[in-house]
Amino acid sequence: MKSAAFRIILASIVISVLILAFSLFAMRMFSTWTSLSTSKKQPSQNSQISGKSGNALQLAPVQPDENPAPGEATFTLKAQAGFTQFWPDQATATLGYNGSYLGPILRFRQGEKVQIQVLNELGEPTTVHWHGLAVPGDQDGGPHQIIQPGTSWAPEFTVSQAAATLWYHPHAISTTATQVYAGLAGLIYIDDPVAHSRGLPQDHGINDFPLIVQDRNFDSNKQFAYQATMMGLVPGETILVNGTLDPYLNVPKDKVRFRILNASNPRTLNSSSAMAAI
Ligand SMILES: [Cu+2]
Repeated sequence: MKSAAFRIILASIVISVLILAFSLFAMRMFSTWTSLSTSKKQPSQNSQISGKSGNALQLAPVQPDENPAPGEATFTLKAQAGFTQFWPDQATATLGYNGSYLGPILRFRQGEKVQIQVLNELGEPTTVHWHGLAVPGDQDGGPHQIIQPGTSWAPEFTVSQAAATLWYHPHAISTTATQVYAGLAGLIYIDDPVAHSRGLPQDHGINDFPLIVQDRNFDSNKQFAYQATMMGLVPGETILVNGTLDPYLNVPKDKVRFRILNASNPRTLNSSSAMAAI
């Protein structure tokens, strides 16, 4: 009897050890499977981002400097009429600088002597005002510096201020709002050594992106519907970013800079509505 009881106890111990060993093995297998299934989630998250619908955000080009002399720069801006394809089924009559809608980026260096050839190819008078640029009054493109249709204006100035993002737009009496609404606006970048030394992203279209946000109304023919009432201009139902409808932008996984301009006529925007637009 004694030896039979001993055998039963020994068998129980062996069975317990086997159950414990199997449990440890099973737990290890489960944790391996769990970590594998977690890591598998990452590619599917990425594919959701790259599969975003809409239109690729358009980016204005940087206007080439026509003057090879160091410390000097010359640019040409042509205000012109054209057609822009915001919608797939119908082109919209628009205005632009050196193109059909909006204008190129004018990129200046601090200390640079700049000359700009402005040509008016519109059917009505215009001006080009450098909004935020510190220049003498007679180079500023205000309402008193009208450029008649078919003529030009050549302002000259030295860029004295620090790094900044500014913009240019028409500023003629009674046509400023309609000309901006039709598309006349562009950005000015000023570069200086301080901004450079701080490592701010500054590669246009790579890690430095302009976002010109505008509200617009379109009529049934997809033409701009500029509607002014006693209460002012009717806010636009449609948001364009850089003249792109329903835009998306893929950015690198790194520090990225957005230069956001609200170029809407009547609508005020906050940064979240600007970012929600893309
Ligand atoms: Cu202005």
